[in-house]
Amino acid sequence: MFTTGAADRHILENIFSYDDPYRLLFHPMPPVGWMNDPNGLVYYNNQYHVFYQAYPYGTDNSLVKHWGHMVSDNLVDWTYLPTALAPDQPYDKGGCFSGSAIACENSLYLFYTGNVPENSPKQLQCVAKSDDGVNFVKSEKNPLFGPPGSDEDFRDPYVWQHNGLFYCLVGTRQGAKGCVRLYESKDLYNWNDRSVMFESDGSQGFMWETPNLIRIGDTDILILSVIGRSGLPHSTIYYTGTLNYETGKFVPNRCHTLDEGSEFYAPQILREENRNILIGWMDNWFNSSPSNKYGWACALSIPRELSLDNNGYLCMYPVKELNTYRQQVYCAYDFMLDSDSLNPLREVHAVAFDLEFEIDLAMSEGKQVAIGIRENELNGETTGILIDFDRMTLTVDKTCSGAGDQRIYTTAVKSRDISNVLSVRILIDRSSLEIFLQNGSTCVTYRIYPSISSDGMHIASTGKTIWFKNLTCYSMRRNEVTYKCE
Ligand code: DQQ
Repeated sequence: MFTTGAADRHILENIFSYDDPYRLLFHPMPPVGWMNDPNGLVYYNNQYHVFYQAYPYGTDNSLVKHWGHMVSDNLVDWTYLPTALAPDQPYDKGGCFSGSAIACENSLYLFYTGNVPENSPKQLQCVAKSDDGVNFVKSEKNPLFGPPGSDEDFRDPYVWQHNGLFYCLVGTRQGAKGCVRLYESKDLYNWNDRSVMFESDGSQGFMWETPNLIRIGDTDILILSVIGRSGLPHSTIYYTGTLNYETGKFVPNRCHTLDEGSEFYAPQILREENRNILIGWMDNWFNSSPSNKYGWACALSIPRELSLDNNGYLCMYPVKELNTYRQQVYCAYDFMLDSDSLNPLREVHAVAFDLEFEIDLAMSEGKQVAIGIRENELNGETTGILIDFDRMTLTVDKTCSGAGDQRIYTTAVKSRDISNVLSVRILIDRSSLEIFLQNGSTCVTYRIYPSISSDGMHIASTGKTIWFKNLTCYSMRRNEVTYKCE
């Protein structure tokens, strides 16, 4: 029998007592065991709450998901709280799957999917309530609602309030098309089926998971995790458009990939009054995790603030709170490089760093910038990043990255700024790589597992002159992590 108490005892007994080369310095990660989707992101009782899909008893993706819980004052330092939900009821005994949180009249409500694979339907939506943000009680009214038929896939409730009513999106499918259904409630407990809010035209995968909807300016943005699009097992996309609350229909405008990296999925949005922050699961279901041998697997992305740019692209950019974790090690401001230049980053030695610069495209005759990170001449490790601003492509080469996945990934860079400046920000933690181009309209997220001794880096032009502006490289200091799991 799984219980929150048993999970916490296990976590406390097994919490790492040693350091390992892959332990992240400034990203959210599990105290022990497996982590996947971020859940229930909310600002409540003056703190940021992040729940997450957890299986504390192992580093494999067991279905018997719990909701782990961590809180933060600044989105970088984290305190682990007791496990919020365990699969301890007949209607969720196969796993408390993903969902969202909403604060209402001083209470915090967690909406999640009770998963019982042997039942039909197997996935039903449930709620748990807390008055202190720590202890959660599942409702006696659970399960609250299920699919209209006996649909197999019906999960990941995303709840928000609009004009005095509560709305909930649920990810599902109609035959071979991903789809989201919209529900409406006056009291958070009784839900009416409003509509099939939006479905794939057939080109966007056969199952949509973890839907999110936010509004920026006068644009609604629907964010989806997609199974089976363009031959990809898992990817993330967003639609800009408008939700018509009268008809319950979402009218799309444009659709783009959210994060083009192979280790980013199931993102969720934390809505604040003046900003929207997105956190994604920083891994995937298929790669083996070299951190398994240290008792943990998978992590969450850096929290990213969302904005819409002038071209209509959704941009993600690391929250400003991260800047106070920078320790400046190198600063070169404006300079030029050609293929004969000395490596301007030769003095830098860091396993966790924040590198940013701009390229003046108008002044530059060269067409490609090559960056090597987490390098070590002795063991041959390097992770290559190639930005080609003629073709507008970004390539990440993991063939010599160290342990784990060793593929090469190329993606298109979304927009070319009219100012003819290409902005680049690269965040490296001990086992992760996140790249933000053009203020985050193009993002990629990967896991890499180099040796701890691989701490060098270089930047070069592969040909003619390239003009750099404001290049700055900071090593990053470690965040504070505390445990209040008892
Ligand atoms: N992960 C959860 C599901 C969700 C999927 C289970 C997405 O609720 O659909 O851990 O990664």
